[in-house]
Amino acid sequence: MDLKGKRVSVIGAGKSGIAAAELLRCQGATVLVSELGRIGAEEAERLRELQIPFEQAGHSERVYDVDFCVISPGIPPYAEVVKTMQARSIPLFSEIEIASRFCKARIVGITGTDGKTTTSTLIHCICEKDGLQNGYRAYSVGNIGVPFSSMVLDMHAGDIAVVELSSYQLERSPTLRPDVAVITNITPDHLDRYAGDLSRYAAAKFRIYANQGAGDTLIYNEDDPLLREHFANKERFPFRIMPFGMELVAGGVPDSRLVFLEGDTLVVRTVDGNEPVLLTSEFLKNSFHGRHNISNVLAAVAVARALGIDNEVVRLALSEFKGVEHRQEYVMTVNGVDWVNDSKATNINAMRTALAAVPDTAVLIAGGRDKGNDYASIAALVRQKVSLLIALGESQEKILSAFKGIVAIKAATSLEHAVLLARDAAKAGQTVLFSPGCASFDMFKNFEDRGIQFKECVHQLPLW
Ligand code: UMA
Repeated sequence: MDLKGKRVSVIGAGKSGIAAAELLRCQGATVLVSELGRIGAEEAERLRELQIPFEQAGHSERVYDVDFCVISPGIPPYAEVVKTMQARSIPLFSEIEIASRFCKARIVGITGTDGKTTTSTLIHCICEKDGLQNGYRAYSVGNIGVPFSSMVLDMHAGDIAVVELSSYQLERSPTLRPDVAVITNITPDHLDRYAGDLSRYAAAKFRIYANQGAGDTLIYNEDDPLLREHFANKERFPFRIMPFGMELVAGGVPDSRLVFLEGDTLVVRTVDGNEPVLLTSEFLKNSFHGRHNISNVLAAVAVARALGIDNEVVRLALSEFKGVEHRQEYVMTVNGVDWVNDSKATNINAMRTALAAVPDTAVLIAGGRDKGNDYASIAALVRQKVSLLIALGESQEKILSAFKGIVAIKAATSLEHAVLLARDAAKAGQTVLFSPGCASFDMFKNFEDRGIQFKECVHQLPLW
């Protein structure tokens, strides 16, 4: 991609906008950053240092006087600025597309509704360990929170970029070609962005393999009905397909499944027969528990296999794995009550997974910015697992009416208030689960900020 002399506008001055602007500038483009809201002091300082002009509090005509535009992932296709770009036939790219054009490393791309952060982190841990022995570096970038563009110029041939990819990031990435692509699952999420249409959301996810070809591998979760159906006819895809799965199927493990669970053992099917890799007891522990995590580990093992990483390295990396911050993160135990931070749960499915993993019953703190959630779909699980539901944030009213008559509910006025209510209600043996099932932007900067504030509230509790 020759950027010399090219004029580019970058829309949005969040993490990805700033990183893309820096990469574009460094490659010789003339860049303008434009933000609808206010640009943070730190971000503005960075742009000044790089001598990148910027505007805030709205997009001026200047953003359209360019060769192409880089759009931040959080900006939906129906935003005014996107519609105008399209009406004027200005090419629009994602930050991921720009980074991938400069990427010399092998790319492992991970997408899916849930589990992608944990799976990406697992893959990164395995590759990092393997890299130490074999002289390459592994990077963890993308939706996970570190923009791909911010690291790509550090990467060399032979390195591995483990890139977590949201559907938003896949939307305008026409040439992205992961060497190995993983789809963890597809269930309703972000439907506000996709006009309530699951197939449009799935189509965005399937863009992960759109440019894959001979020599590339696509790994998918065969326990997911939508994925199972989509990949039923494997011959129609011009790349290697490696399904994994853990659910039992009548008649035993299907031949198609290359990575699977046999009793408590993770097994890889090879041309020479079945190869046991490790036992679930070698990686499941307090800070990394739940059946869904076996699925995430199967995905990571499949990637290791696709990359030719030795089983011993996989076993070591997985046995040292301690889980991911904000994802069913164990905070502390007080008076026999476990406190768990699951701030990363921004949809109903993630909340369902976290609730299912609670050993006994829970006091559940939930709510935030609703993304078109169908709460009725988890009513039965909430009735079975939750002794008190504490509703918080913008979706409080919707939650109160959805669960009325199903479970005891209280409304909290703040996160601190929710934590105090939970402390008063929880009994020894129970879990206080903070699993919002909603986006964080109604009250917090992002889900990390929300999780950190939750943990602070818990640590500062007058507990006795
Ligand atoms: N904006 C405009 N014009 C508009 C509309 C919005 O300028 O018309 C501005 C907004 O005010 C905002 C910026 O554009 O300042 C949009 O930024 P962004 O929301 O894309 O956020 P970034 O800081 O760039 O973070 C993004 C991802 N955010 C989203 O996709 C919403 C981060 O994923 C990701 O970690 C980061 O890039 C680095 O790659 C977060 C996320 O919530 C974790 N992802 C969703 C999820 O996981 O469910 C998809």
